[in-house]
Amino acid sequence: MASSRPLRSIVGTAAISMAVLVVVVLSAAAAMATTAAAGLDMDFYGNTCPHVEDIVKEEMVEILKAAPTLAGPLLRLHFHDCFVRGCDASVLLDSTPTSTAEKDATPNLTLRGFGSVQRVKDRLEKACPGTVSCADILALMARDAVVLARGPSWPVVLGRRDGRVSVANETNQLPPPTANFTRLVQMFAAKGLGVKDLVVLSGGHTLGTAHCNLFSDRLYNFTGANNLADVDPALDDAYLARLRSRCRSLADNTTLNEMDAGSFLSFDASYYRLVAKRRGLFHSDAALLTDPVTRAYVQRQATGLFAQEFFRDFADSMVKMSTIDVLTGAQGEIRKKCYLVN
Ligand code: HEM
Ligand SMILES: *[C@@H]1O[C@H](CO)[C@@H](O)[C@H](O)[C@H]1NC(C)=O
Ligand SMILES: *[C@@H]1O[C@H](CO)[C@@H](O)[C@H](O)[C@H]1NC(C)=O
Ligand SMILES: *[C@@H]1O[C@H](CO)[C@@H](O)[C@H](O)[C@H]1NC(C)=O
Ligand SMILES: *[C@@H]1O[C@H](CO)[C@@H](O)[C@H](O)[C@H]1NC(C)=O
Ligand SMILES: CC(=O)N[C@H]1CO[C@H](CO)[C@@H](O)[C@@H]1O
Repeated sequence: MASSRPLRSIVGTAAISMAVLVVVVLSAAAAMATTAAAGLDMDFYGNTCPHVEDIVKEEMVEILKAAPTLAGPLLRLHFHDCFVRGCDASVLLDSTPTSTAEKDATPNLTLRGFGSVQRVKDRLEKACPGTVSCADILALMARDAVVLARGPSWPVVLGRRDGRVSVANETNQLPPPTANFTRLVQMFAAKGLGVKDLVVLSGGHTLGTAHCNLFSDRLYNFTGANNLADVDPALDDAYLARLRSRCRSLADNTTLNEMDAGSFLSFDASYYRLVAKRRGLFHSDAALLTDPVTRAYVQRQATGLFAQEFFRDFADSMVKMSTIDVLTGAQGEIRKKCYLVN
């Protein structure tokens, strides 16, 4: 049978395999070139902690089984880590008598998930003492949180080292929820991220919840007049009414709201459907409609027909974000406890 197969088709198959091989080799080389520059490596713990990814994954399954709402906070922790001093786990350090840490600055008042990170760290310290950095753990946990919420996966290069410094006022490098488009672009650019990364990574708001006081200016005090007519005109009327019924006053800092209302535990493209309907929760979400490039992306994803494209884009942008200003080689240290320098 095989001998009756026309030669042309065999040659054709060989040519295709060659082409595929060349593409694979080229992209592997490209991946190595970028990661070599950062000093990170997919197989960094290959000899020293070969099961690191399995261990993190196993723990993440348990953590999210017990507390499914932690997927969002664990993704957000990695974002906050990477935007301040690079992905060096500085976000995890406690304040000391002489220095107030990032953790205790306003944008971090709402961070959650610290206990889960330490739980994973403790398990890894048993398996491979003094080996795996807290910064790498955060990067892996964020990836697994998204995967377990039925989102995309991406390769996490490893070898980040932990920083020894955490400074509260440096959290001013994190974009505030009140930021307009210009400001968002500036703040992302300062971290080497572009407009596409901005619109794609904002899609992280498909997971999780937000406290009323982080957007209630849009409901009650948008221009500072502080009366019931002082609302953000970029907010849909029906949504405004609904948010007001949940967030009763400007001062409410306890009530939580699903950011991607209706599917806040699953990673999907429905965030963009809400934003397109002027139902983004923050001013920063609504701001994506004020620029033609990001508006086009929001509207394309709002159709629901291109979710796989969003998944690929999100994976690509996370790969970029998770290597911002990393410490490698002899820099920093491998912390024993994620909340304390050694
Ligand atoms: C574009 C600029 C961004 C702004 C202004 C912003 C702002 C915020 C704010 C104010 C909250 C609410 C926190 C709370 O009340 O508990 C929040 C939550 C969240 N953010 Fe962002 N964010 C931005 C980008 C990102 C990025 C890049 C990611 C990840 C890729 C992300 C992931 C999340 C997640 C998952 C939550 C929910 C956390 C939870 O459930 O506790 N955000 N964000
Ligand atoms: C943060 O505070 C330190 C000292 O407390 C100061 O030297 C530094 O300029 C401040 N940085 C910013 C960005 O405000
Ligand atoms: C955007 O916000 C910045 C301050 O964060 C402000 O200086 C600027 O005027 C604002 N731009 C627009 C177009 O409103
Ligand atoms: C309303 O907004 C203005 C301007 O942003 C601010 O100064 C004022 O404190 C706000 N009012 C309340 C009650 O928070
Ligand atoms: C919430 O507001 C109350 C009263 O205004 C304040 O005492 C408390 O510290 C605030 N909590 C947080 C987490 O900001
Ligand atoms: C999670 C966390 O560490 N939150 C801290 C944020 O900062 C306040 C003080 O400003 C602390 O009380 C919280 O414990």
